[in-house]
Amino acid sequence: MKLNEIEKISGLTRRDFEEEYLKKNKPVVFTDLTKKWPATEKWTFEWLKSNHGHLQVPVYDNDFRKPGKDYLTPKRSMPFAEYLDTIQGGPTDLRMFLYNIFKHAPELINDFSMPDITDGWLKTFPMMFFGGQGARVDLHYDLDCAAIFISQFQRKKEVVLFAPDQGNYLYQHPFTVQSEVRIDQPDFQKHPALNLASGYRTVLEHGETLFMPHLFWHYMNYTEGGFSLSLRRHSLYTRARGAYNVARHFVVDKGMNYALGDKWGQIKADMAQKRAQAVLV
Ligand SMILES: O=C(O)CCC(=O)C(=O)O
Ligand SMILES: [Fe+2]
Repeated sequence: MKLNEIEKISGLTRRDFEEEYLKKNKPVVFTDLTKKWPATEKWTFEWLKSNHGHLQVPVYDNDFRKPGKDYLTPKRSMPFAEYLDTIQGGPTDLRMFLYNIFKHAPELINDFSMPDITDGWLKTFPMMFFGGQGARVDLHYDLDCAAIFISQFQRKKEVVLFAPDQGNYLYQHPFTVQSEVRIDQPDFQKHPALNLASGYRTVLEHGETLFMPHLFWHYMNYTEGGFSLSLRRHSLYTRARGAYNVARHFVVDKGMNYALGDKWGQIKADMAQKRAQAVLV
């Protein structure tokens, strides 16, 4: 497995971004896109706790994709202030996502804006992701196929990316957007094709923004507890492809998991092995 460091750049013009990165589906880290956002200074753990700490939020742990009855369901819910204390304090795999914080705290929307580095923004879908030190987001690509701009706040997150054409080396579970490999603990015996994969890596720091092209595989490791904001961008093509993926995922994967439980997990693993073997011979 080969990972190249993603370039970190400031002062990129709209034209250069669109020509060199957006059109070429090449990731890049902007070090200055959030400079004018109030959020960059304002969104500290303390400020969030005192202003929005009363919200009751769902939290997930590293097992949330484990096959069985708790597949893709939250571990529990807790007051946001308590959750923020937990991730600020020390190692914990608890993550918070799939919760529309902007619905419950709409004034947060005034603390950032859509960067003028490109257009096509999905203005209604900003999302926030929180995690404690040691939380990981296993390798997957996003169902909706949007290009994503991920801005990091408060501390650091390691990100590993692979272009869609690396999919055959990544042991994708059929009918899902999930890979079976563990980037943090690769098992080359079980997943020999992973040796052939070539991707990108970076450590995102406070105030930096990663451009992740559509359909890119991503793995995240919260090297320190913190959070990020993701903004999505669509073209006509990614919108249509995304609608198809979303339908397939919810109908097939959730239904089969419900019907077969652990057995469905095993079927997906077997199919992922067969696909990778096909590229090795
Ligand atoms: O940062 C995270 O916790 C997950 C991010 C992610 O998977 C995404 O933005 O699509
Ligand atoms: Fe994702």
